Order: sequence, then C-alpha cells, then structure tokens
Amino acid sequence: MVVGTITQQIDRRNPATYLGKGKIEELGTLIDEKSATLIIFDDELTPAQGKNVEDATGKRVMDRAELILDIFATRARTSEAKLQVELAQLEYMLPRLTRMWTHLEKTRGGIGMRGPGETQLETDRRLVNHRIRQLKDKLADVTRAREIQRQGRRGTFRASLVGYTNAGKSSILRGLSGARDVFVEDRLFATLDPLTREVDLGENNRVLLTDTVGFIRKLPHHLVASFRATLEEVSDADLLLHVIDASHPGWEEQRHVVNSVLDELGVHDKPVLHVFNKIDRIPSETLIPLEERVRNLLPNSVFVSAESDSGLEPLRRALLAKTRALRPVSEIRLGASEGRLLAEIHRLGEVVEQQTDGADLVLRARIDDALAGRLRRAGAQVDDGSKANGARVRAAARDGLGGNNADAAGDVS
Ligand SMILES: Nc1nc2c(ncn2[C@@H]2O[C@H](COP(=O)(O)OP(=O)(O)OP(=O)(O)O)[C@@H](O)[C@H]2O)c(=O)[nH]1
Ligand SMILES: [Mg+2]
Repeated sequence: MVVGTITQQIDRRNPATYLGKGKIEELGTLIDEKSATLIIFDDELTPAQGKNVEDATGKRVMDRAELILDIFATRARTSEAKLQVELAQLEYMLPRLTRMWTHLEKTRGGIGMRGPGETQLETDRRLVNHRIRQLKDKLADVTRAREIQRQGRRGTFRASLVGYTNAGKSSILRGLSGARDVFVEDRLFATLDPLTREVDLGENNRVLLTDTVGFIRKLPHHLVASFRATLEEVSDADLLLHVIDASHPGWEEQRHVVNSVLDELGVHDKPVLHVFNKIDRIPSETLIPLEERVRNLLPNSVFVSAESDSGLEPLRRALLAKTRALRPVSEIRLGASEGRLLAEIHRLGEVVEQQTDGADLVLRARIDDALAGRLRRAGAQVDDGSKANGARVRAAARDGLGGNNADAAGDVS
C-alpha cells in the first residue's frame, strides 16, 4: 500500500543520495509520520545512492529497475522467462552485493561458504558470477533452438506485435489466430516470452504472428539486454505491428517510448503498421478527429478493437494485402493430366483465374517462390512476369499499407 509520495524537481541528481539533503530529511519525516516500511524510487539509483538513502532513513530502498524486475519475476511462467529474469536480477544485484549482504546478515545471521582467504563478499561475487555464466549458457541454448525453429518457418510471411505494455498485443494475437492459450490480462508485463501462432487470412494466405514482451518508459538497460533473445523475433520479422492503446491519454508518449526502445535494440528499417487498438473505448466524437489526425501523421495505420472479431477486420485486410503483395500473380501452364500439380496450386496458392488452352490448363495464381520452383522442376511453365516488378511490389508492401485502401495497395501485380 502506498502511504505517501514525495517528488522533487531536480536539475542535477545528488551523486550520493539522488535527492537533495533537505529532501532526504523531508523523506525521513514522512516515513515517521506514515510508518512507512519501504521506499520506492521511480528512477534508477546507483548502488551507492541506494545504500546511502537506506543508511539515512533506516528503511529498505527499491528503485525502478528492481521493482520492474520484481514484477517480471512474478510473471515468469515458462522456463525461458525464468532464466531471463534470474539473469537480469543477478546482473542487477552484482554491483549491489555489499548492500544486499548487509540485509542478509541482519535477517539471517550470515552463514557463509567462504573459500580460504576469501572475504564473504568475494565468495558471494564468485558464486553470483558463476551462476550468471551458467544462465547465459542455458539461454544461448534456447536461442539456438529458437533459431532452428525460425529456419523451419522461413518462407512464410512473419509479423511481430510490438508495443507498450497493456496495449492489447496478446488480445490481438488471440483474436486473429483464435488461439485460446494466449494469455491476456489487465496488468503490466502479462507477456514475457514470445509466442508465435499461425493466422489464416483466407484464400491460402497465412501469416505467422509473434507476440512479444511489452515495452515501458525507462526500461532498465541491463534488462533490455536480457530480453534480447526475446526480441530476436522482432528483428527477424517481415513486418512490425506496432500496437497502440488509442484510448490511453498518453498514447503519443508511449509510441515514442516504443520507437526509442526499438532503436536501442537496433531494429531499424523494418516496415511498420501502426495498429490503433481499443477504439471501442473511444466515443465517436473523439475517434473521428483522431483518425483524421493519425492518417496525416502516420499513413500506415489501422483502427481496431480486439474486443470483437469484427473489430479486427481492418487489420486482417491490411495483413492480407501485405501477404498478397509478397506473392505476386504468376501465370502457370500445365498439361491437362497434371492433376497433382493442379491440386498443389489450389492447396497452397490463391487461384485468381483458370482456363483451358487446347490441351493445357492456364492458371493465374498467387504462389510463393518455393512453390514456383517446385512447379518448374515438375515441368510446368511458370511465367512470373511480376519478377520484373519485384522492387515495385516490395516498395508497395512497405509503403502502401494505408488504412482503408489497404486492399488496393496490395493489388500491385
Ligand atoms: N476495451 C478493450 N480492451 C482491450 C482491447 N484489447 C485489449 N484489451 C484489454 O487490455 C488489457 C491488456 O491486454 P493484453 O492483450 O494482455 O495486452 P498486452 O499488450 O499483451 O500486454 P503485456 O503483455 O502486458 O505487454 C486486457 O485487460 C484486455 O482485455 C480492446 O480492443 N478494447
Ligand atoms: Mg501480452
């Protein structure tokens, strides 16, 4: 329970105690008045600052990074998430060991496993470092396994959901894929590790959609490093769906935070579709001007609500346009007896037109490169005149994702 808050406008943080001297005294008085037992800073403190404030107030101090790590720890369900959280916690703890040790000593009397000639602190550091190395090795294994999994998915169009925590990423994955095992909850960091599900867009157009950890303002740096493995999925995606909670008064600031975290992760030049979610919560007199403004600011945007299936229709259409743009229409000529190939085209491609020409069957169909290759090897004649347009198709896929005209944008072949 929060019993009191205190704020200070600071130009320069006090290197020793973060807050100024007077403010520390004020904090002490407030603690006595309210019988507070814990102090939480909404910013990151250096190890020394944390210790000094604890010494000055006699109370336990937690900073923003430690609090976020604590929340992460309670949310971690899969073994990968648990490994990542433990690693982040240990990396956070290492430079603060003296302080933590004092806590332990006070509460548990300090039983050590000191090696010969080592101080307790040295032993602790050694143990922690050892565990950090172990965790890194285990995570490297997970990363390799993921890489293999991703290789298997090559060839299918892939999109990643990114966005501020609680924006509705998991709800969108659940709504589009129908997968009930996607975890949705109204709290921060409901999702920690990536989860990929296939979304059927109709007419044999599919997208592999990956849900990722939510971003947050002032995300502790070392923590981002720990979550790098998770975000590999993002760098590997063909398209990012940046989910924005349009009903949140601070959505613009949240959007900037997400952009800067993406920058920090080195994810540049990815095509992005902005998905303005939760529009069911916005009254129409606010929504219409908002849509207008956004269309000027961010032409690649759709407005959706994950509350209902139909609310996600604009996103479905945009994704369909995108997958179509990446699968141009080819002309395929087959012998009339090639029933197996014909069936394969119908099973994997999207047939636009089919007619007979003498003894041949001539189809116009959207097929991907892999299928085109197989058909050619089997003796079919595949004319992808669209190849010449390849660059144009890709450019259209990147730029042409405007909300309502998304269908038109995909129809470039
Ligand atoms: N009214 C309304 N609520 C929504 C919508 N989409 C999501 N929510 C709610 O918003 C909350 C967060 O949804 P999630 O899908 O868990 O959000 P997330 O972005 O995955 O969150 P993290 O995993 O924590 O980053 C849940 O309570 C959802 O039910 C929407 O379109 N309309
Ligand atoms: Mg989620």
